[in-house]
Amino acid sequence: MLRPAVFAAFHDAYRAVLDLVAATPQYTISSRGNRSREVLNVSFTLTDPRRRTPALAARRTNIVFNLAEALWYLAGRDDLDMIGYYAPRLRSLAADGARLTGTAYGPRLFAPRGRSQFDHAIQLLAADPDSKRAAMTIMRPFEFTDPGNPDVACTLAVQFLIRGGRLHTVVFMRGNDALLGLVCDVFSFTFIAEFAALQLGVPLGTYTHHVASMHLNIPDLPQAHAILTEPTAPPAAGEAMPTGTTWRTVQEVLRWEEELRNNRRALSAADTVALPLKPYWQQVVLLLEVYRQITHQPDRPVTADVLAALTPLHRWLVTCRWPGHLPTGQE
Ligand code: 5HM
Repeated sequence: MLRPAVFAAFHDAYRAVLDLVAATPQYTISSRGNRSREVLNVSFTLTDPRRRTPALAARRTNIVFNLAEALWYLAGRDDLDMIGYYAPRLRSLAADGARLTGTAYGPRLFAPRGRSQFDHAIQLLAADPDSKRAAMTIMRPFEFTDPGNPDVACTLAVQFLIRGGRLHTVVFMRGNDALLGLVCDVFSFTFIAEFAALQLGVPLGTYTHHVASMHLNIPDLPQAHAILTEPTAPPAAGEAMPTGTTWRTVQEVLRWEEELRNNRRALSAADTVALPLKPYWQQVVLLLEVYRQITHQPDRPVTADVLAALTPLHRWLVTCRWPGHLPTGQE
């Protein structure tokens, strides 16, 4: 097999990767205090990158974090103020207590706005659609030389190619945590791919993920087993990011993200429908509102109208992740 395994939905690729690493590891390694099972050179292609979220109760995917991380990247940010609110565990990775170095892909891909690697890649493909050069590097030379650095980028590069009139995305990683990181990385990069396709005005193509060290930490084996034995079906078609999505759209969503994160505003389902955003982006804001309620009003259940306004997949993901925060009768 010279080419990666092909899946439609990430749900199935995720389970195949977990099965491979859990059941038939090549190596057991111990690096920086983590013992893991490992397989080298794992790759897969997704033909429908919009089906980016696995529907697995045992995984308890945090859809709010996934969206927030993708937005944090697009915003070109590296601060814990934003991402630490959605994932407090990331605070331990910030050597200075305020900023992430390796995990923050945003400054490397999206800053400065107008002259970023991403902007140049889009301009290059607009001028030369058959180009093989639209590759954006993330890990930097010498990034690993400080042994005390807790946060070295795991992604080496992202490449866009237009072939057959569609935008294909290829991601190269030096290492990937098969249980946790893989879900977040595939979510963010497929989201960025879809945004890129809209900026270029070409349909979304495939997403390919290449990983040198795919590994599963030994303490995560029971959860991997639960995921692999859960009887499930992949979620149906993922909703498309709407045409007309631009940097202004992202800015508007980020404005709401900040308001909700800082608990300066609260939204009802009716308020959200009135926002100057398409329903797809209203869903994103609604999920941020769900998380505002869970974080800032932990003793109250999430309001029933907001929960009811989520898409069935989003509602299911919220229900699995935060069962203690649901209105009576919906637990
Ligand atoms: O020792 P090392 O720097 O490789 O530890 C970081 C680990 O975080 C990676 O090996 C990988 O398991 C995980 N990781 C990931 O899966 C980290 C990042 C942040 O760049 C990521 N995906 N995006």
